[in-house]
Amino acid sequence: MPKNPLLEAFLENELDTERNEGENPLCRPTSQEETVASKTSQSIKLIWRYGLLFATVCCIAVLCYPAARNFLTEENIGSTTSHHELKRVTHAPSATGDGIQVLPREVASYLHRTSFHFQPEKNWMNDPNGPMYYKGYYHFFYQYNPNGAVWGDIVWGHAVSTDLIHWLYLDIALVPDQWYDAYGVWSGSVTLREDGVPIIIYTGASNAGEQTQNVAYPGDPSDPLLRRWVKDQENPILRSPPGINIKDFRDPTTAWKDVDGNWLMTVGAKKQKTGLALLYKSVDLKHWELQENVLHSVESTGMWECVDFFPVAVQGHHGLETYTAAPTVKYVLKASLDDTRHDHYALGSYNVMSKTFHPDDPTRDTGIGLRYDYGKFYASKSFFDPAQQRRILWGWVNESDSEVADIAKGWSSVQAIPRTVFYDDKTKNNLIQVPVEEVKELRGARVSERDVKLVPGGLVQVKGASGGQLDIEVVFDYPNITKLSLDGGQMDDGDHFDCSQGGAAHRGVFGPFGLLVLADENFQERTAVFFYVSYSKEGKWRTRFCSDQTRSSLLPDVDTTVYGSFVEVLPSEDFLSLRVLVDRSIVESFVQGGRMVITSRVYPTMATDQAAHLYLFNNATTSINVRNIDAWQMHSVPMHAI
Ligand code: DQQ
Repeated sequence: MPKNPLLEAFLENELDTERNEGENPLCRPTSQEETVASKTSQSIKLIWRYGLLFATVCCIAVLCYPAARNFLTEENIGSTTSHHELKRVTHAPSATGDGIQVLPREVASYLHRTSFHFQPEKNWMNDPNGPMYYKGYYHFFYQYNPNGAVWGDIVWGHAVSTDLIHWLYLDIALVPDQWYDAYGVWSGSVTLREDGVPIIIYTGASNAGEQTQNVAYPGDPSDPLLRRWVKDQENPILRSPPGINIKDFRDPTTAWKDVDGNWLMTVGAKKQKTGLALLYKSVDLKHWELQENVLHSVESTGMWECVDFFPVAVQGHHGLETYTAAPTVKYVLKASLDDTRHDHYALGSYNVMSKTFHPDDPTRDTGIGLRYDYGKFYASKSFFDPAQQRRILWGWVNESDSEVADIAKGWSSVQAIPRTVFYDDKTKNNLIQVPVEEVKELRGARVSERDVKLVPGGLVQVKGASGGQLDIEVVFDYPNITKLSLDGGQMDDGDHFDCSQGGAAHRGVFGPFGLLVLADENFQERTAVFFYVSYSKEGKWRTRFCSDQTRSSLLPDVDTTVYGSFVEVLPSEDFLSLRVLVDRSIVESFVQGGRMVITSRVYPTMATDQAAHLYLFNNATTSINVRNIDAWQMHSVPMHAI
């Protein structure tokens, strides 16, 4: 893969940080006994090392962080205070003047800004837009508010990378400077023309609330960084068709080729409560004609945002070009449901003659079946990467704290780690999603354990795996359900378990068991990601996976949902596997090889840096065996503007 000399130079010097190598003395847990003298000497060391600017920020943090934490701990809540009580106590004195307690900006940014996920330098970000590979660079555009940490004034931010992990921020690519996008340059896609030139088609929102589709071209296609974009003078090229409200017409997809050589694309819309993907045809990617039929629609799913439509190979893990159409491929149709803010997809076939999508299983159609992610993940968009012959999926992960907290910290949202997606040729009814291979380049020190027996109620620390940035792979033996089901009497009625009822604290026969990540030594904060195997009324064993945020943070006003869903485990699979990426305020769990994914946002105040520990736990009444666990400390990635 071509290398970017600028990035290389940055990485040589800055790939690692103190966060990974050891405890950051300015921000480690502070006991009340800690002396002012020792804090001062630690500060001096950092001043030497990072220079005046960094030291200034950290000194603000060191002054404010213990104060903020003391407020949340000894003085106000005590170790036995429940989360509910904590909320009550911390609402009393207000840092913001409106009853909401937030951490000071420097503290929150230090603790919760991710270290290897894509984030702009500051302010609000939402949907990924127009990802592509062009002349040796991955390009990433994103919905961005240059003026603040909440949604509004939306432009297309732009960054490039040679490995999808290390990014250079470029100037804003598209700004609202026309009547048709004065209210915002909204989401859209890139299509590579036959001559290889990328064309952006995006939604413009006018001040009157009208949504239209618009085209922009590279100002200089020979520039691999594509720094300048020019809007077509004939914009808008599409206005909402009859029967579609002007406010329900947005987010054009990447175009693909019809059998007659013309281009096709879809635009998301709704009619009453039916979500739909309108179909358009064009010879030149600029003049579009509405087709009589829609690509697909599903009743009661509401507005379809950010539709994505792409083929997947039924054998092998390689990706396919968006316009590949062959009888042997399957198609994925994804819609982001505005009503629920979840990304749903269906696997099916594409009839090239009728130009319609047909789900393999109508009970798992777009919007009513599978989700890419059972946590926080929205407005996703995929692209074909010709350099590595794979399809890559980007998704927006919003904050789970309050808007007030976002304004206080000065930024909001991250992008999920880009995922390679392919067809699951074992279950044949879902996609597999795994972090792109390049993430492994960030792996540092590793700890490994084999054959760890977790007795009922057992808790085992994975020593040497403390830190706020980890990549963890763990494999459990599938519980020995045969013996217990034969013994009878001990079976758990799985119909009574739901991830949200009790979370990791609920005790069953074969669950919960899994990991506690970002856990402080007193377990005042911890995020449990776990399996729960149970027996259903239909006489089937079923496996759930859950991500429990109820005790992730001592902060008030953060989301405490327990996310969860079922994961298919085949009869030939006598194991349960889990890979978890932990990056300070994001926990991404890839279950059973990527068959199911849950992303959570968490805001630890105690369980940070070297005070963030990793544990194996088993809260089931049966022993569980851990076949192996490997955990790597993850290096930080500096992001730079040029
Ligand atoms: N975000 C964009 C819209 C899109 C929505 C506006 C999805 O184009 O429908 O920022 O998050």
